[in-house]
Amino acid sequence: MELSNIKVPNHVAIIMDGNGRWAKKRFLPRIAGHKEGMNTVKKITIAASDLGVKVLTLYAFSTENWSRPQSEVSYLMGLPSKFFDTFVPDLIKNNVKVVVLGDVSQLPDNTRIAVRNAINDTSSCTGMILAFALNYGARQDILNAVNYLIEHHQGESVSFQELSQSLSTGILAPYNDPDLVIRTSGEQRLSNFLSYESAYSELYFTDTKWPDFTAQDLIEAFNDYSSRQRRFGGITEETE
Ligand code: V0D
Repeated sequence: MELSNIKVPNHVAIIMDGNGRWAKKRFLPRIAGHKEGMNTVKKITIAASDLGVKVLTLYAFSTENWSRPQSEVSYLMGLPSKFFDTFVPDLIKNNVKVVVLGDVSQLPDNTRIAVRNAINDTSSCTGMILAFALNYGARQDILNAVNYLIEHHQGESVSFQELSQSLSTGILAPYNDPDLVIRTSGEQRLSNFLSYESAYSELYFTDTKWPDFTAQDLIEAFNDYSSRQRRFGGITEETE
């Protein structure tokens, strides 16, 4: 595999799909897939940081996921505290800063506290930003930004810069927009994930289920990304 010409995207966003299917294939309960998926989050976080990624955004829980069986939702809500109990020292060692996108106020107390602790414990890290989209939906996020802007602009028009900065991804500046969006496990949709920010993103789909996704698979996605010509609607010397 070609490694020398690899272009590492600054902002990588991942829809971590296929945890349930991974478990089903092994005759395991869905939560076993989520647990293994959490271990994949740890491996891919370190791999992305080592490769020089600036922002890694992970879609952990959508505003639609509340409709899953209550037992599954409550297991998922325990994952952030499991994650941080075992992983915060590694995050700090790797200089990774945790942030969250989405409405954390609706999460159970213990989940909110775990998330808040992780954000606080890593707040002085200056390396890669690890952004968890938690109870996040792109349309909701855009609506929140619109309402915020209406309140603060009193009839004045708004610029793209101000709109970008008012989305929850404003905290990722200057890397608000993902360069590459990866979705695992075969589906080829964005599913209400960063739809405004991914207007010009390269999209990469793989059949690999999230618990099986490895650092090598991440490099393969980066190689594919490197081979594409990004034009942002314009033309380049090569395509002209
Ligand atoms: C399950 C695969 C880490 C996707 C990965 C609450 C579904 C493992 C977190 C996490 C989940 C979230 C916030 C945070 C720290 C860690 C996580 C959820 C699900 C939903 F600050 N993995 N993970 N959160 N899964």
